[in-house]
Amino acid sequence: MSKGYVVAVVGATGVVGKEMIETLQERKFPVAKLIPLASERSAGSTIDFKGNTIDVDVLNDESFIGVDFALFSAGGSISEKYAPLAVKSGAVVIDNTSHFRMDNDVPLIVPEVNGDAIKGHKGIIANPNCSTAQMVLLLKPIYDAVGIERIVVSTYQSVSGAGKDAIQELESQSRANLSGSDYQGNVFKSPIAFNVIPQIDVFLDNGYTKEEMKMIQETQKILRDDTIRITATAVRVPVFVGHSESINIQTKEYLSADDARKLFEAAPGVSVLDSPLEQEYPTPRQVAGEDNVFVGRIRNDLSIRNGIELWCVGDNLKKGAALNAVQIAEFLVQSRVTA
Ligand code: NAP
Ligand code: 3JM
Repeated sequence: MSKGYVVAVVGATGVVGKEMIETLQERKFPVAKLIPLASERSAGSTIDFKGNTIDVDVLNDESFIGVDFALFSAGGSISEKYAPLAVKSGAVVIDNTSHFRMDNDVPLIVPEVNGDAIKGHKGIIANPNCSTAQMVLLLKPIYDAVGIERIVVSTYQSVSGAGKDAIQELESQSRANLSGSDYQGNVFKSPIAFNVIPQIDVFLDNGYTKEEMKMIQETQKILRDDTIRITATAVRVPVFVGHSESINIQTKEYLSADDARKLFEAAPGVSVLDSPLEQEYPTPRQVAGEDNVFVGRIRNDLSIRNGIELWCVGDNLKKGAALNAVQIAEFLVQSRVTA
């Protein structure tokens, strides 16, 4: 066995799990042994990791014996049942689902923004929702410089955020529609091909969807400030990879668009692509596959005194999910080494 950690990936056959395994490999995370876990549906399948073919195991109560890090992305109910078992077995869990995110005992981490909050974790560390993760990278430098009063965000989220079946649904429905036939999907209630759907996750009693409330609550938790007023509309669009967001930020003190641009240029994990005269701004087709979150269309809001308006695009499978999870693991390893 080579030097490093035993890493289990729960949901290894899903879009996020596969991206996690690729990210571990790409970033040379010290993996001594990889344990890919999925449901019975994947029994007999394999995945490739560092030139080796590894069998996918069916998740069970014994899966976490000897595991150092367990990365979960198989849905909230799987995390609810198995994350505590993994912790009992001595693993540190990095959970990609929403199940534990708002627990007081569970740090919710974007390393560039609040890595310090990881200290004193009790075995489970939560990864934020994809739309929250890319937004807080941009909010943090503004928050530190001039304070934030209120945020109005609308998202344009790609289908990969809803898993492998959703990707297949957009592809098959688009092909069918273009050749003149119907295609009844079962992931999205409305057709997703050539359409836009103003619903992600379920509706709550207050009229917001759960996805929108995740963005609101998670942002306040990560920035450690529940006085920031936030409203969100989350929308699914027929894009395969890459979430876009239109974000309006009302600041406490005035910030010019030029100064905002300078703050973003210095922010870790952020790339500025903002040359309106050359018609340069980020789009999902451009940003898919990139680690950084891209920002453009930075301007002062004409309708209020202290307002910044911007457009942000991130690869939802990378910073929105797998990359952030692996960065959390790296952060833990580095802080253990230097502790
Ligand atoms: P996906 O492509 O549908 O994959 C789901 C994965 O979960 C597959 O590996 C599947 O295994 C596995 N799974 C399902 N039921 C299982 C069970 N009973 N036991 C063991 N494994 C099971 O979905 P995805 O997009 O990768 O997302 C997975 C989860 O990650 C989501 O449900 C969500 O909670 C979380 N997520 C988080 C973010 C984020 O922003 N942090 C973004 C997207 C998703 P089989 O192939 O065997 O069915
Ligand atoms: C992204 O539990 C489930 O069925 C998964 C729902 C889901 C989530 C979630 O709530 O964990 C799908 C896609 C997320 C997320 O990151 O919040």
